[in-house]
Amino acid sequence: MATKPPTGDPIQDAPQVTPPKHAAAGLPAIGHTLRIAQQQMGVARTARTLLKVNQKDGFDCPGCAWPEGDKRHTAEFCENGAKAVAEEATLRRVTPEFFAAHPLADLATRSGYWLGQQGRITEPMLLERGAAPGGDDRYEPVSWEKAFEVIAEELTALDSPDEALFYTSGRTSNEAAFLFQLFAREFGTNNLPDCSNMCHESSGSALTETIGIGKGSVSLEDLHRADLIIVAGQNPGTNHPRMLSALEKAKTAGARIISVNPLPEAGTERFKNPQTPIGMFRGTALTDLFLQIRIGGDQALFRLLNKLVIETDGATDEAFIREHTHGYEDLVAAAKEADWEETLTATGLTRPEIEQALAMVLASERTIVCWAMGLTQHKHAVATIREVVNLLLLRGNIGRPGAGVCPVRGHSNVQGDRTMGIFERPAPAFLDALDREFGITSPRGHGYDVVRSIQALRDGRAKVLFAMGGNFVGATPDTEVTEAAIRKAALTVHVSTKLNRSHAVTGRRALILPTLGRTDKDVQQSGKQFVTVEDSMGMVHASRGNLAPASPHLLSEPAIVARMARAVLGTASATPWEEFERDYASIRERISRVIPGFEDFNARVARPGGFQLPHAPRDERRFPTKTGKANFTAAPVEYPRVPAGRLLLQTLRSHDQYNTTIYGLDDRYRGITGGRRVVMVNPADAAELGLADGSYTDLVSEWTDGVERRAPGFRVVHYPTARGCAAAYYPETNVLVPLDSTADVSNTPASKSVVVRFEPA
Ligand SMILES: Nc1nc2c(c(=O)[nH]1)N[C@H]1C(S)=C(S)[C@@H](COP(=O)(O)OP(=O)(O)OC[C@H]3O[C@@H](n4cnc5c(=O)[nH]c(N)nc54)[C@H](O)[C@@H]3O)O[C@H]1N2
Ligand SMILES: Nc1nc2c(c(=O)[nH]1)N[C@H]1C(S)=C(S)[C@@H](COP(=O)(O)OP(=O)(O)OC[C@H]3O[C@@H](n4cnc5c(=O)[nH]c(N)nc54)[C@H](O)[C@@H]3O)O[C@H]1N2
Ligand SMILES: [Mo]
Repeated sequence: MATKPPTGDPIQDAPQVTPPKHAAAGLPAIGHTLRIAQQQMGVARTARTLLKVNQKDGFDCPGCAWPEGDKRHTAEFCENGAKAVAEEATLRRVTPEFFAAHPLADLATRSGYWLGQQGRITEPMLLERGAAPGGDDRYEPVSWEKAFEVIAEELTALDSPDEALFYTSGRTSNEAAFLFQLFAREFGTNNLPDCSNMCHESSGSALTETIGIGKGSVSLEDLHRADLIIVAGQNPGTNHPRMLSALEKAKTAGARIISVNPLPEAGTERFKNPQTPIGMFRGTALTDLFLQIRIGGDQALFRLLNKLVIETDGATDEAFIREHTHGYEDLVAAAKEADWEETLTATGLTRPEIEQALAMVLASERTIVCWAMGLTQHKHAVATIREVVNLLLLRGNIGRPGAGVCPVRGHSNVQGDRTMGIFERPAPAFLDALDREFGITSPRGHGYDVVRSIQALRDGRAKVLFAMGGNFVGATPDTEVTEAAIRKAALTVHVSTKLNRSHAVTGRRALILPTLGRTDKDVQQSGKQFVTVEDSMGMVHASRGNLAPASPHLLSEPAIVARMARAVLGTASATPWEEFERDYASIRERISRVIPGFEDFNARVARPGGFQLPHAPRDERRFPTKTGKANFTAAPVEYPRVPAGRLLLQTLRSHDQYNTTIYGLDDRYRGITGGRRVVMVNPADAAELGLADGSYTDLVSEWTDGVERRAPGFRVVHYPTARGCAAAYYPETNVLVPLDSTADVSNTPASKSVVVRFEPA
């Protein structure tokens, strides 16, 4: 099952390696930002665009979901936000001439980096595979009418609506997401997989069960007021750079920070704030205690901390436990079993390190735990996050200012999309409200998540994939299995801004529907429109693009859904799709009647800065769980066991990428430049395995099905990661992640625990 790396572009190899950095941001970041922005957009457009990022009258940064806060700097963006904007606002164009010059077979050999660098897509394109003689298939320009006809033809030919899959990536606005799920349900399916299934689904599962709502319970203010912030399994210096300002502010006010990570990430070590003169040069040391944990050891760590808290006189918040929680006795019984020896093995930490962490926990009245993919993408991810919640509950740290859970979301509107009903397992109350408002009967059965969608395509149970953004083929696990599954589809449709792997690996017919991005001006019949988004902390606000669209042929995402709905559902649908396209306020009006917390939506979102959604645990210590209380949980402790001669590989992001969008070939803070096929290995492990720094190796993943999954040609980099662990970039390593290797309960691919062996090239 060997895969050949794509060829024909400069992405391949010869990476250069220097020692990792110990601080993030500062002057080099600004220089780097402006260089990338000007290459893509030119000087004038760079100035016009970057000044509007995250301003109250501007657009929401398409980078991450970190909130904006009340006082905005003139340049309220970060290096990586600016790169995301430059990538979208680029002046480069992918025209029909481009597709005439690059047949499908050619596109399929290109790397994601090369595809993305070609620019914005300008016209709808249709591909009929096998239509051209000699396998010379190419995308041809197509009218929007014809494109919707093709979709209607394929969707109505299905034996059941459940043979269709409607995927969403997390940049989609609230308005477009609401229409998209409404369309899917009118069509008759809950098959609404989304990027969240691969991302924070484990957080949603764990939090819904324990506190009754799958969202974080803190605001920016809370972070500024915390005594202790634990950052576990997250690399904010690269992925949420604006979070560093919040950590800096907390530090200045006296907070302490513990970082839990197998890698020493530059951003959490020291932050040089580019918005203050002093920060630029000296910077603020952020981390007080670095726990260099083994991959997958977090549940064991938190369980032992919980045992020690329980055993310390007066350390638990007895009144809170009595009044607001359920299951305390079970946790006490399970925690008794926690054992130092086993915890030290699972975590790779020392006893003094854990004792120091305990002392910091006990000294803090207000503790916040932040986390991201380092906790969510493991087999025992949900159990791990439940254990984090246990710690906070023991100390009464939910629903108290300056304390709480903070799952840091990825895509800029991934949380909003879920709020709008993009979910394969919708709550009955949501469907009841939707049905009442639109006079429809939504299906009640659960739909497919991402992994189940791939399995359904593979097994012939699904035949059409419609993707609202994202890169389904590139972002999902088990690349070879997934690509084979996709090629079996009758039709694949991608609503996209830029080219990616999903346009090169297609169903028998394929459509590319080019759309407006966040930065583009959106004018409909009723005039200039804005859309809304929800950030990681439940703040909803407006986003207005200000650039002339990349081409006159682009349609907005709401317009695409509305026109598709009319073509597919026809007169069977009483929903006013035309009105929705004409004026997005009419969509918000409906949202305000269907989704709790959005009452009076149009008026409230008109206020600068927007409004905050209700959150019962945070606002009133009310826990809408099955028991009506916050639930302690007591799952058995698990951690990955790795056979001798193997390492546990995590697949992660470099500094120059946004998921599958590759901005460049450097990972500046980790000292890696000019290439992405690298594997970071602890020097002591490398010595045992005979992996010289600078040598090349294939990565071979080992899974229970015995299938060989191989990623060839990775340069070995000796790197200070935890013993027994390795790290390499996604999506190049997705080929190694078995489709069936997923988290219990959430079914999220276990992209951070892949057992690999090394076969020197
Ligand atoms: N510039 C930029 N910004 C982004 C993105 C991007 O690609 N580029 N992606 C966006 C998206 S969708 C998301 S979800 C977020 C992702 O944000 P992150 O979760 O920060 O992204 P990853 O690169 O996957 O980093 C995972 C971190 O967890 C650590 N880790 C891995 N395994 C473990 C473990 O078992 N235990 C612990 N304690 N730590 C572990 C890794 O060393 C790494 O520091 O960022 C969002 N923002
Ligand atoms: N091995 C491994 N796999 C992973 C992860 C990992 O850590 N390791 N992380 C997972 C995570 S956290 C996530 S969130 C997923 C990400 O999965 P996706 O969200 O599917 O992937 P992206 O790379 O973010 O999608 C990029 C594409 O979105 C399109 N796009 C950009 N902006 C817009 C827009 O405004 N509208 C529309 N319609 N399209 C737009 C562009 O065409 C671009 O090529 O990947 C997951 N996969
Ligand atoms: Mo994500």
